[in-house]
Amino acid sequence: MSSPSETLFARALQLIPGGVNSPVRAFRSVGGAPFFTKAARGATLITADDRELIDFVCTWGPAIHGHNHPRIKAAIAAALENGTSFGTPNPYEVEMAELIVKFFPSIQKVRMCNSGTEATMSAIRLARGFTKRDKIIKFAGCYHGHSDSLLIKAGSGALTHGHPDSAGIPAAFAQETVVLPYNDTAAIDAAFAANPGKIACIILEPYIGNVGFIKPDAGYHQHLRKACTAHGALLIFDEVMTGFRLARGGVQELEKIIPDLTCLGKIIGGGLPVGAFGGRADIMDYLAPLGPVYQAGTLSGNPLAMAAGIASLKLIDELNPYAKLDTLGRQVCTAALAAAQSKGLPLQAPQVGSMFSLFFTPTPVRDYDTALTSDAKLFGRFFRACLDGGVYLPPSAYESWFLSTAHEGAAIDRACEVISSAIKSL
Ligand code: KE4
Repeated sequence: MSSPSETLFARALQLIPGGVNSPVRAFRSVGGAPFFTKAARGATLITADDRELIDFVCTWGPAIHGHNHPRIKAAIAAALENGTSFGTPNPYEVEMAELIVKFFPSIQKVRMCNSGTEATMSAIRLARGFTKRDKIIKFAGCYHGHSDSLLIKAGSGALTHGHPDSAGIPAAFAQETVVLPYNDTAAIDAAFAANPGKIACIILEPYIGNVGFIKPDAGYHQHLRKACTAHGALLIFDEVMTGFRLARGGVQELEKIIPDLTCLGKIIGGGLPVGAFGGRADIMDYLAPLGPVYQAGTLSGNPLAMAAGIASLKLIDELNPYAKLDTLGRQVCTAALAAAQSKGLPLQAPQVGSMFSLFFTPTPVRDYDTALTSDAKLFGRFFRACLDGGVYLPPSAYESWFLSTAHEGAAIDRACEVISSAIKSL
């Protein structure tokens, strides 16, 4: 007798490629078939098979306050009373813009859109239009969504499923993207020297979450900032994942760096579709209807997504949850490292706040190549042992884990037990 998830997956496979609407949700790299979720609340997912799982994916970042937080739910319900979409400016958009500018001093003006992909795609186009240059620099393993310029040596699902360089991107297009190793300052200097006056921007995940979790070397961001300023290129921080996740002002607050443009998403939508990009007013004013760079979206600034995001950001402002999230993240990594040590199993567990990941390798992970030394097969066995114990991890060795304020207490203690015993079972 098939389970409800198995029945749903069989139906999905008939009509949806791979049975999923986003490749990273498929369990192909960890084995088995994905479960279907019918409800989510706090730190848990309730599956179609009536299993309760402690969730370390948090819908890939947005659920920093836990799933279905009453304040966010109420905000959506109140907005819904007045309709779902107007196609005109609405008051929520102004409040959201004011909150983003309040949290991110580097953002003088901001444009809302509907996904992180749209945010980074638009920021790249804006950088090219503003500088009148075509080439961009990205870093191996960084994932910035699935626009053509950026699906080159990409992380996340592209790496997980073995296509970091997606098919379907014209060579003429791909050659405008210069891919460099992360944490390599000499490579930056060489790229600018080899492309004088041609590089529009550098875009990066300031802390990488899409190859697993990777932090920059001390001074790396400062080097990027100086190089961009010296060569007339724009520095773009893709904080779709890290924005509001690691600090109210994202990594740029932690690292005291001022990028020229910042991309946001995930948390600012409170779980509804959202993206945003913003930065220096003189650059943002190149956007239509003021300037020559076109960018648009039917549902950009959608009242429901804005209401949910405003509630999420206001909760952040009230709770300032970062010390608590860091304690919880540290608790998980400490438990995992202790279990690995008791078995003599090499393990790296980089962590900042509520972003962390486990790499089964003796090699300290600092870029794409060292991340690939992690034993992905062993991660698959670890993933399934955790799932059997009621803990849901990202179904890929190349993703950051996330947790929420709702994990505090019984959920985190139970999860640490399951993760420890899963490591000991390897
Ligand atoms: P979306 O288009 O998926 O909203 O955002 C793209 C994006 C841009 N920048 C960063 C740093 C991101 O992490 C993402 C998306 N993150 C993945 C998880 N690694 C989304 C999950 C998925 O693809 O289903």
